[in-house]
Amino acid sequence: MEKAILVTVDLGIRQEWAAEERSSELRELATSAGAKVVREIIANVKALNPAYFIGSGKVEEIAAICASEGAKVVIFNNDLSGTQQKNIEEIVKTKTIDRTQLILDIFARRAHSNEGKLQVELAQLLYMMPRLTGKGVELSRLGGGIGTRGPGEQKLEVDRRRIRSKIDHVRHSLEDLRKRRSMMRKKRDQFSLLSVAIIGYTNVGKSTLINALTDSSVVTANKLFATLDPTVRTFIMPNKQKILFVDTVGFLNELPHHLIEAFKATLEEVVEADLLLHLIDSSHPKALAQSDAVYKVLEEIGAKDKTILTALNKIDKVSDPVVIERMKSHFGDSLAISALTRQGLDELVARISKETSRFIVTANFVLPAADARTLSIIYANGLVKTQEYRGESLYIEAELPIRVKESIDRILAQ
Ligand SMILES: Nc1nc2c(ncn2[C@@H]2O[C@H](COP(=O)(O)OP(=O)(O)OP(=O)(O)O)[C@@H](O)[C@H]2O)c(=O)[nH]1
Ligand SMILES: [Mg+2]
Repeated sequence: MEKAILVTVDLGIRQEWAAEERSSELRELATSAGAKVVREIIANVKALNPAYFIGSGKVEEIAAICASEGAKVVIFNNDLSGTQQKNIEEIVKTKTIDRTQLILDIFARRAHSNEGKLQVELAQLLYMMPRLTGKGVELSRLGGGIGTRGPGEQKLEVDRRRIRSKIDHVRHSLEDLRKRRSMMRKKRDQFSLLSVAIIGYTNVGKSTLINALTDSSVVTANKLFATLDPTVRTFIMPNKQKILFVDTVGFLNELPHHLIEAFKATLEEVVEADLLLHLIDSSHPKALAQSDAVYKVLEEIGAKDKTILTALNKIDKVSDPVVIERMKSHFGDSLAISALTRQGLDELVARISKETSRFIVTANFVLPAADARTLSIIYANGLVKTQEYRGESLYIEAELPIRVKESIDRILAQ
């Protein structure tokens, strides 16, 4: 494991996340990237320094700590410019990266699908682009380890022009994938089940919940950003209606903007869902601030006006009932659950069922008796109540999503 030193700047301004809290989240990120944090430094500075970010004196102190701890990487909790990064590295004589690079590194490790890999590559290229001024950053970090998994490493002759054309190329490939996906979604939406996207801050238990509800085995881990690619699972509600649960990438406070841009396609799953289930880790000291961060991302991706159901997870870890009561009153209409012990899951399912029932109608169709295709669409997407052949026609009554009913009406009218 790579030994890491973390540096968080405290400018002495009151912020929603105090320096210690930001440092503690950076520690979780670094640990998720496989580092062993040997020291967390909070640097109290009055003003930021354009050349060294925190002033060269402070950097000298860090250099000494680095040497005594044998650290292999220094991770700054803020974005550094190319010049700052290079200047700091010269003094500390140790690889120095910033928070965004660390997050990009975690994403690069977790990306498995073709689309996920392209999305990460795009975010990395966008991050690099403005840092290519002059001699700026050394892109060919051959040492390996955290913060070195860049798209630049194999393509050493990196210059602006090459990066720009690479960006164009990746954007193009992503656009192709996005089109294909949107076509698939259109097809799917026309005749498809209602979908509930489970959203929330990273590590709140989204994948654990989808597993508990649908008996599946999405990877869960006490790590930030364990899930990157959206996973869809079918679920049969007590009233026999089928719905889809979508598990997707977690959110983070100050998620690098490039990542949001690059992950647009993945985040579309959230935008397109019928209902959002916002999961909160009620045992986390920053639960409320995490929830605020989630709402910020929702706003950025244009999903904040969707119907959102809030569930307070991990209540098995909270011993003081007052904490839960306080959160319940803060979030208004919310449910307390534990995805781990399954406490409260029946109530949650009942609520989801109630919320989604708004999108479901009872419809009566008269199909030509030989129309097996439409019949199978009805069976796949709805709940058939009665079915009766009268002569050459099939009379059928079914409960199904409104948009499926409308699509079938259109087919039958043709
Ligand atoms: N005690 C307790 N732990 C839980 C509960 N739900 C999830 N966890 C734990 O929380 C950690 C994160 O769970 P995940 O399901 O991977 O979280 P996630 O929201 O999918 O995280 P990302 O995919 O990284 O965004 C794991 O160690 C889970 O075992 C719960 O209700 N109670
Ligand atoms: Mg997950």
